[in-house]
Amino acid sequence: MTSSTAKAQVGVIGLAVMGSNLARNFASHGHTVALYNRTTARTDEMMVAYGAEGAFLAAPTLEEFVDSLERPRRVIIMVKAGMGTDAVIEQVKEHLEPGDIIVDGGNAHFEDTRRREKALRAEGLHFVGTGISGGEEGALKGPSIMPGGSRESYEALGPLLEDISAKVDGEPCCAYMGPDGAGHFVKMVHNGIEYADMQFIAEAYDVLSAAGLSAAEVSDVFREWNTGDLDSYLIEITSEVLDQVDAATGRPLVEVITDAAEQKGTGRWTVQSALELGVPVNTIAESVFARSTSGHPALRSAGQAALSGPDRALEVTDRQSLVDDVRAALWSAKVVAYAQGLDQIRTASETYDWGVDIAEVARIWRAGCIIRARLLERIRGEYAAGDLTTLLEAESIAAELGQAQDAWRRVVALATTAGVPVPGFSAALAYYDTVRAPRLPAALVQGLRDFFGAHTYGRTDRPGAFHTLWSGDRSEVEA
Ligand code: NBP
Repeated sequence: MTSSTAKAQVGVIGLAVMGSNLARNFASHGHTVALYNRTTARTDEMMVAYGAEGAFLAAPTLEEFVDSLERPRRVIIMVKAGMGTDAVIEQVKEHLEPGDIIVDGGNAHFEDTRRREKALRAEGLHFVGTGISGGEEGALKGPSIMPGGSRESYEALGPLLEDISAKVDGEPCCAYMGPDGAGHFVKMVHNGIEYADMQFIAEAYDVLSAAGLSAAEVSDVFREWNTGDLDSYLIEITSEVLDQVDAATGRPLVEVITDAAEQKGTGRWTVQSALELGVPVNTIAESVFARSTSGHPALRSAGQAALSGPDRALEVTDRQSLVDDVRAALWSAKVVAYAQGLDQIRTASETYDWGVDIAEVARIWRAGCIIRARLLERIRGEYAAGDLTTLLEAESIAAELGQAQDAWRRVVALATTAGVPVPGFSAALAYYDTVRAPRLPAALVQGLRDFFGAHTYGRTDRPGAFHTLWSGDRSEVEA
């Protein structure tokens, strides 16, 4: 311990990249921070490297760590999600007292958070599952923070978290999301939208490359897009990645990187949860599947050997028109992905009785997090103005999608004709056309279900459930 009398306002357990950066962020805002890591050498390394940056109380044992904290104690766990988190909770809770707050800032599954919150509540402890987005740099300089848990715990914890979060015009990108798993759920869907956003960006690059633009030229296109309504962190870093030249080969780095996208699981969780909740998030699902397909060498080499098709060459006479069309497709697909993700949060909030304020979600995603984008201010405004079943029904959004759709359709048609896969753009467009359709072929699906399984169907002209005697005289009976 560096001091035996001073008390810390907050403590961080787990001093790998996220935990140490978060601790430094608290310290840079004038807070005294207690530190503990399972392997003491890591704590020592952090103190050597950054100890002079602020007021840190480095503790060699959990007992000393807990003793150094003001009450109610605010303990932030930043360890590997899963069993690591459970192990730390079990150890630290022995030293805590009723009213103390345990925060899990890792990427936990929201069902784990619900379980942990329930168990700790029974012991008089507050458990706050908190989404934190922004990667290493965000943790250090200001992340977007999505805390769940009891409202009472937010009273004691919120001001500290708001202090270290990213700011937009002085407003913190941190807000209370709702009870138990709400914070981690919102973070999970944030990541799902991030998957879709990145997939659309990759498809835009692919279409433009197939039309003959070099990586450097596509980089310039993205730089230009970043000055308009597509302005966002991911668009900005796309232009940087595309501009990077590989030192070893002299080629654009993107052409040297292995084309197999990996994933850590939050996109998959988003889709699994959407399936459970019955919320269609096909753009996110396609993005998860696109990553899986890219990372499936046996499937891809079998396909390359056996399947024929167009050679991806896009015949384009007017490059600028194509660039404008792709911009419209990217913007439209992005709006659909946000609409789907927010719909999933709204549905989960109703299912779990969380009371999540969607306008607040959009507000705290405006800075600090990976999907920060100019569009989010507009989305915040739309949800703040009134209750929306879907973002797509907001008047100005619907009008703009209406104007963009011809370009969006051209991109999907052109790419598909040339054999350039655009699963994200086309999934988004299929969703758009599905939700606006006055009538769907689901009627035939119902007819087939009734034929083979007597599952019955409804009729458009009167209420009730009906069954056709398919293997009899084919008359209709009321079920
Ligand atoms: P890691 O996920 O790499 O975890 C390393 C830390 O966990 C070390 O402090 C390690 O202690 C500790 N730990 C492990 Br592993 N098992 C433990 C156990 N059984 N008991 C106690 N401590 C244990 O760290 P990270 O990349 O800093 O991420 C921390 C959390 O933040 C994760 O949940 C991650 O998903 C989440 N997150 C990460 C990012 C990012 O950009 N990296 C962004 C947002 C959220 P040791 O030193 O003794 O091995």
